[in-house]
Amino acid sequence: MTTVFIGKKSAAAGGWGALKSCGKRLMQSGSPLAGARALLKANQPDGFDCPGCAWGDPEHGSSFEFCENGVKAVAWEATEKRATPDLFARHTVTELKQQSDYEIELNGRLTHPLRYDRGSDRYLPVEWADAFREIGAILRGLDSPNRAEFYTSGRASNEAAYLYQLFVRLFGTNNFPDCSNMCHEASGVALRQAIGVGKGTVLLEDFERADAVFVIGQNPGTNHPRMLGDLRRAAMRGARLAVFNPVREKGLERFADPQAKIEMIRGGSQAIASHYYQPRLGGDMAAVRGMAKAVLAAEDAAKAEDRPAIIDHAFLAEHCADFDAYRAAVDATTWEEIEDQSGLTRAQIEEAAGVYMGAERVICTWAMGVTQHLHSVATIREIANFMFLRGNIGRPGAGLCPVRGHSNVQGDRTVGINENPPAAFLDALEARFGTPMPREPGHNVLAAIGAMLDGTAEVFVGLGGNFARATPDSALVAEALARQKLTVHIATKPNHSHLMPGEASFILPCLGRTEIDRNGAGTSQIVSVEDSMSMVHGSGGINAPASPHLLSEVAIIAGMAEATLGSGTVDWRALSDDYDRIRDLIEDTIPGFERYNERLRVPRGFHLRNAAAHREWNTATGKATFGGEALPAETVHQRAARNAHLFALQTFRSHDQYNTTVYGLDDRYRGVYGERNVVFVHPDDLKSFGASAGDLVDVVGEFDDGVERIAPAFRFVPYDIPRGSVAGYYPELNVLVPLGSAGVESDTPTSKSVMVSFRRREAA
Ligand SMILES: Nc1nc2c(c(=O)[nH]1)N[C@H]1C(S)=C(S)[C@@H](COP(=O)(O)OP(=O)(O)OC[C@H]3O[C@@H](n4cnc5c(=O)[nH]c(N)nc54)[C@H](O)[C@@H]3O)O[C@H]1N2
Ligand SMILES: Nc1nc2c(c(=O)[nH]1)N[C@H]1C(S)=C(S)[C@@H](COP(=O)(O)OP(=O)(O)OC[C@H]3O[C@@H](n4cnc5c(=O)[nH]c(N)nc54)[C@H](O)[C@@H]3O)O[C@H]1N2
Ligand SMILES: [Mo]
Repeated sequence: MTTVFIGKKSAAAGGWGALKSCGKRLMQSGSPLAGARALLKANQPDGFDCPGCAWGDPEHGSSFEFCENGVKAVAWEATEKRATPDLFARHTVTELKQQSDYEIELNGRLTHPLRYDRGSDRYLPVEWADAFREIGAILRGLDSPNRAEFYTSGRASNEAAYLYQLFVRLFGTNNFPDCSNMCHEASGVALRQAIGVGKGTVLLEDFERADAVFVIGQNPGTNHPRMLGDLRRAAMRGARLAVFNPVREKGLERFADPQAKIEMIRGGSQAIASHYYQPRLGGDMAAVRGMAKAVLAAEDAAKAEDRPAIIDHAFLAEHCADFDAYRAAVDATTWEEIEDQSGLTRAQIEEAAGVYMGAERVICTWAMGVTQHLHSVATIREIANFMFLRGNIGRPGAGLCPVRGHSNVQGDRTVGINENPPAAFLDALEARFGTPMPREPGHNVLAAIGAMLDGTAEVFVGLGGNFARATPDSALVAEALARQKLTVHIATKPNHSHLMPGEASFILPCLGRTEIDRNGAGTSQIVSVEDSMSMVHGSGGINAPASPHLLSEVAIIAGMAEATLGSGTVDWRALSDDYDRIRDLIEDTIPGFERYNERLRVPRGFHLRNAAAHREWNTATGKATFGGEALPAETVHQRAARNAHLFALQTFRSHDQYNTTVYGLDDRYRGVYGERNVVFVHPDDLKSFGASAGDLVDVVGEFDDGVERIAPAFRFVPYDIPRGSVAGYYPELNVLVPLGSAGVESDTPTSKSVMVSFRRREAA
């Protein structure tokens, strides 16, 4: 038995630990100068958009906003290590498969386009023109365009994503599985129903005015460190921060802002969260319903005693639909149900409701802890219901804020990466290009995997990302990729998805965000992205390309499109030579992008108007619409609680990873070092299992489809987490997430509610 990997937790998030970690990261990248120079240009008006996350940028930021996440993302891309043809000559694909996710990307940046050679089981260099020709020929040879799947990861720029969707729709399909299907899909679905727009309604400056911020199911200390700065400033002004998270996350407790010297010396500001609640996994809808119940009870009491109203009657009357049905649903929900499902006491929930009622302006933020459950859409509707009660939407300092993940995942959706696009968008494309667009909805991620497995799909194209490792049931998805006639990966670094070649397979290496993108005439080009606050801004790289053979994502898409469709309808080369022309097309076909090229070049860019933020409701009722759903009959935690050997597992991120990209093996804030195969568990659960910290177990999936799912050799880490709930890292635990378990209405894999048991192993 060993426990050496469990060490001291960092005292506070941010602070010296972050600085030290960053220095190390830059040095390891082998290119400290390129890295450091790049950092000074991240999220600046004349620099590139940081690939780290989708949090907004300050209005008047004149110096680099320090962010550990950003440093890692930039250093990761600016590395001097290269995955050259030599690497692929030395190793067969079968050999490379033995490398871990961490090791495989450590090989560095891809330098040449590669084609898989089945005879030698190796990737060999190929000319760009030959690659495009062969890809085009295979695509044209399919008996239906619906036999191809076109995946997008959320780093693609607006320009690349728009060109990609144009190519694919002119080819004839809406098969656009994208990372959003695994991420904030539920937020989009729920918000469209509730407020008529699938995006958040707040701006960064609203955080300067809010009296209370509710942070639900999110770990900004690791995943959105710059948000922590905004939360800290709010806390310092006296705003209250109520956190709902089953796990006590360091970053939300105490935070030393590297921007604030005094705090760095003292080792952390006062607590960021004024109120920290630890619900059971999947218990948030019950917790929010409970708060709403408390608010309505307070309203009744105020009315009876002739005191001022608690709820915003004017807002409800003028702007809302279906309040009565909602009130009935709340009345029908008992405190027993609420306490059992949330795991919080009525007193705790009433206290949290007090924070809400005591605040004139409230913002609610959330991320994967809310969106990756079975009943995520209903939970987000409940968050909206709760915020409507006191009119906390569409006024300064208040609103709904789903915090997006990938730096341009929101923009990709805006410009058409959508398997079920609005008819108006297709109409606009038809009008602009004079060609019919496919009207049949396409495949999302789960449907695409199904089609790839059952033979309906024969081609997989990935615009970035790591499809095989990001998706559930890893073994099945590996098989799905290997069954394809053609797999194409547009990528910056090698990853495991590339090592599951179809009959023909290409790795097409592209420029990253930090690199200068020059067209044939030598003119450098910029791209654009949209952040979580719907700000669209330009991004231009500053580093020399990792290899002279790289093409931009736009140029690669244009090359494939030309080889597949010819240049009759669209002059692909002209577009790839001048991205302004792509932006003109976006302006012509998507509302909100008027004078795109001009406004993009203004420092900080421009804001895409959000109707709901102006209290205009493009919903079915024409109003902000309450949802009146009952609580789920049973959460994964409740099911597990009824059986002594079952546990509800969530798969989250360590501090040293970016999704499937593993930067290192430490999780500093959680005190785990040099080890990723761990399971966080309540000490009493550990005891009742007769186990101790560091004991080795197999984690066994307990989904009811008869499939055996095992994640072998994981170590227990005792942690402050509710009994019955456990946690571990993605992507390692994706072998346990069943393809058959998906969110109601969102179809998002339920990565945060996986039923598991543990099986003892002899210590290694
Ligand atoms: N450094 C870094 N930055 C990133 C990423 C990264 O991998 N690394 N990924 C990017 C992407 S794509 C995304 S989507 C975001 C992800 O950002 P997050 O959503 O913060 O990511 P997770 O690590 O999945 O963390 C989920 C949090 O929700 C909590 N949680 C889990 N289940 C529940 C629940 O049932 N209820 C509640 N209340 N809480 C719960 C977990 O304990 C954890 O704190 O970050 C983006 N930024
Ligand atoms: N169990 C579990 N599964 C999850 C999640 C979870 O919390 N738990 N989270 C889900 C979420 S929120 C998301 S967003 C998905 C993420 O799914 P993906 O977006 O598919 O995965 P990433 O790990 O972000 O992709 C990393 C790869 O992107 C490529 N890349 C990096 N930068 C660039 C670039 O600039 N251009 C191009 N073309 N390629 C680039 C590199 O080759 C790198 O290997 O995973 C989902 N899967
Ligand atoms: Mo995400």
